Amino acid sequence: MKLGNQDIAQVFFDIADYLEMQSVPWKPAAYRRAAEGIEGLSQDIAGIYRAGGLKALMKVPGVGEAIALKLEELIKTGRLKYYEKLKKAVPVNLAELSRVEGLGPKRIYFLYKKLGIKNLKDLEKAVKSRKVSGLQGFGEKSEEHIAKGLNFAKGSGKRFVLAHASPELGEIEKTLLSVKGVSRAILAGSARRMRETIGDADFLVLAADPARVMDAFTKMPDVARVLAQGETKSMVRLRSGLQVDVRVVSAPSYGAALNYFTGSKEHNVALRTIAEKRGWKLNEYGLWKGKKLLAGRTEEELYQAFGMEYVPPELRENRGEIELALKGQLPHLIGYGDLKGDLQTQSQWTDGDAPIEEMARAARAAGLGYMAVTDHTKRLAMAHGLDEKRLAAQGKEIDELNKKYNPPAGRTKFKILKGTECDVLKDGSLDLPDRALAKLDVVGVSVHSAFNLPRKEQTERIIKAMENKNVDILFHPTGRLIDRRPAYDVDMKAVIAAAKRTGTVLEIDALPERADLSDEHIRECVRAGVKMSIDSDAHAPGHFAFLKYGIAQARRGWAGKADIINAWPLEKMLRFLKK
Ligand code: DGT
Ligand code: CA
Ligand code: CA
Ligand code: ZN
Repeated sequence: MKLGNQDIAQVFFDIADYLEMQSVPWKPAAYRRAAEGIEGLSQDIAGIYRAGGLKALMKVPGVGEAIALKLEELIKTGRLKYYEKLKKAVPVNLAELSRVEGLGPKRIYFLYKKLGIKNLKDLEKAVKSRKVSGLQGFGEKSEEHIAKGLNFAKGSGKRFVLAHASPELGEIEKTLLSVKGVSRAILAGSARRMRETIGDADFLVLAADPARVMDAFTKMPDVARVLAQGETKSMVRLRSGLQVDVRVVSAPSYGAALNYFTGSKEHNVALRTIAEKRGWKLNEYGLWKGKKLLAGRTEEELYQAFGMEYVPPELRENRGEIELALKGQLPHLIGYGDLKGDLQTQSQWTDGDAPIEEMARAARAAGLGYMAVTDHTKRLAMAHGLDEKRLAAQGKEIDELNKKYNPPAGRTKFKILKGTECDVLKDGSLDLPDRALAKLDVVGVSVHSAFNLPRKEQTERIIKAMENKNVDILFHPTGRLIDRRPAYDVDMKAVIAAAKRTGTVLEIDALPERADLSDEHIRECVRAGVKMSIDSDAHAPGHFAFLKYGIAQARRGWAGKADIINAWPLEKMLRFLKK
């Protein structure tokens, strides 16, 4: 079977967890770095191996010879003996259990050894019968905490993070387009609307010979089960668990079908209601007046027939876009090429995978003109967070790099900004002294601890940090991790009001698991006139590719260029932060 980058990365993340269970030093971190390196690749790793062999694998960030050999085995055979041995020794469902917040590898191992807990079901039983709180190191508090995390973990895992499914979906698109007689293959549904997660993937295809398409689609190597195979429609489940639907449609109704299957359902229903009021009919074959086809070939034509502006897919949620499109008053959304810089990146100084120079090169290659280095601060000892002294040393390195890239007389080619991702301590004070923060270009603050504070305290703590006059941006404002952890309990209305009052920027963190702010919060910021940034939160050079999903999120929150400070030229952005 063919493994995608995400599957392969997962194997190495799992190996890291198994080794951590056995308290093996160093190695877990090395496997995690390799996994992150693989995750961040923009190319298929099997393809890299085919083209350049072991040597090419060793160029992947974080991959040395030992790991490259394991990669080779995985790519060639679809299996890894070393991994299977580790799994057999501790037969727990890591994917399930590690979704429970507060359960790391060590605790999972402990629970397995003491209570034989292998999966969520076992864990639930043990929590219900209060067996966990009796264990050494697990008080009643942590049992309660686990019970909460358990409920969250049970309800999730059914949807797929779009960014993670995207390479797999790209492959399917290629397969479909390679079928003889296929002129178009397009991903519709929630993926086209760029939702954070998708329930399933919906492809539409224009083809001369539908049977060929059905055949090629259901025979793809990634297919685990064919759920349905018809003349023009088939459904499969991939090995990853993702369900994919393919429909062949005809050219005269391509636009209507695309519109219908892009959704959302709510947007469709609202459009159909308008059609009915006018005595028309709208379905996936077209817009009809009696037997006469008013529009159907393209979506543009369809919206035009309604007398509406074209509605970008990201807006199609029936949240007011239809009314505005009818009046020709849709907002001007930020475009996918509009970002000029990135205001949150991590380097090898802390938990990033690459030196600053390499990150800068990748940012430049991604089309950016500036990038802030915002490494963690000392409270995050695990990430080797910076203290004042190391921060100053890092500043020197950044000065050198800027000199190297920007000859004194020449035009600025790429600017590296000095920044921090400073930890907000439990009482709202910051992990670095004001005099250190005052020297930086970009001061970001984030919450990485005390997630369980009561709402009032959590909100006050965050607002207190925002009130520090050195603070520019609140990073990943709600702390949620899709599928793993809900947002901490915080009053976002109050945070947005405080952002307005203090001139603090709120971040749209583009890391796919974070996608934080949410579209709804972005919309509230736009309404309140609170400025935002779209940051990759890159920990590896490949992560700049995630910016696209941050932009999508901003578009779904109705944000324009004026709302996003890193869509502005460097000078203007810095002037704004200095204010
Ligand atoms: P998902 O898959 O849960 O992330 O969300 P979608 O939006 O992709 O939903 P899905 O896959 O069930 O259906 C794809 C599109 O087909 C959906 O966005 C709109 C359209 N559709 C599905 N069911 C209905 C329906 O009952 N009425 C209307 N008007 N449209 C529907
Ligand atoms: Ca879907
Ligand atoms: Ca579907
Ligand atoms: Zn980090």
